[in-house]
Amino acid sequence: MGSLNKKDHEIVDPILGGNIRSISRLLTQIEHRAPEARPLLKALYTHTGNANVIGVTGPGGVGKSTLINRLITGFRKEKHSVAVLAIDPSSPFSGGAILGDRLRMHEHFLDQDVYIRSLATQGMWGGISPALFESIHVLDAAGYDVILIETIGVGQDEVQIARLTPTVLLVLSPGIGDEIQAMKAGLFEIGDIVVVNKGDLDQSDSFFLKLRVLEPERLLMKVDSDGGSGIPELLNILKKEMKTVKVNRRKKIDLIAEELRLLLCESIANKIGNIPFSEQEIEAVLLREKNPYELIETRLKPFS
Ligand SMILES: Nc1nc2c(ncn2[C@@H]2O[C@H](COP(=O)(O)OP(=O)(O)O)[C@@H](O)[C@H]2O)c(=O)[nH]1
Ligand SMILES: [Mg+2]
Repeated sequence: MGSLNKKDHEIVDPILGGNIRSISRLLTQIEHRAPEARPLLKALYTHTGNANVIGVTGPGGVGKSTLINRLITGFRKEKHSVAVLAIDPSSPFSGGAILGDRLRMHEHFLDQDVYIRSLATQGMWGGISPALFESIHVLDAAGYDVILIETIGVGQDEVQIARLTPTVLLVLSPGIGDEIQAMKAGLFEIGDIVVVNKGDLDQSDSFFLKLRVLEPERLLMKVDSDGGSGIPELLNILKKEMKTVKVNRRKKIDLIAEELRLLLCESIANKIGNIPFSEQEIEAVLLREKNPYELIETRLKPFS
């Protein structure tokens, strides 16, 4: 951390110590893509790589947040600290206590070892912003044992989230309108574990069997996040999966590659994406002496 000035140390040290206020402040800077975050992230990076990061994804309303509340309880029973990033601010966490201003609640009333935060989606290149990786790094460096990432959506979003976290829970529930379409789209590929939630509903058995036939090889679990049945089994599977992932070099390499790609795209866009073209150049396009593609190719020449 040699390159940090005293002021930066005053920010980094409390983050390493798990100070929620400092963590929140940096996450906000990251979300706003504030340049001040960069030296802090550099300093924090050496302290990362210990957290178990789990993506929880699936269509809206299937019960992802309810399930996450259950998982938090399960991990807390084992004394693991847990952070949650919800990339769907429209969907509040059910389960009462975590509604509303989650941050404030956590600082003052709730378990200090649980941190929950919403993150606005702002990915420019295929849905995922480098902000997401960076937020995970901060929580990782802050010492959270488990980091859960909730994302909503069917299609692109899930495919993207699969490249952001080493372990992905794909949550589905009977009676979702998109279910058939989702199956066709090869959605299952992204879930290391496919969870059929709302196992208490009558249709859940037939839904589960349908999936079993469609995806005989896949790890399928049925749970009821409202009542809690199936949750201990899911936690056990997750714990095993977390151990496997820890030694999965290929997965780690792929994740870092994806992070680098996103960072590079963002950096290039920031560096040269906003340099205006001269009036002369623009006029050449106006007069059809040149086309926009030529102008862009000229500008990109140093990079090709
Ligand atoms: N019957 C039943 N309802 C559930 C279950 N899990 C969640 N729900 C309900 O489904 C609705 C959506 O849940 P939520 O967790 O917000 O879904 P999300 O949009 O995927 O995060 C809420 O009304 C939950 O109470 C379950 O296991 N069984
Ligand atoms: Mg939700």
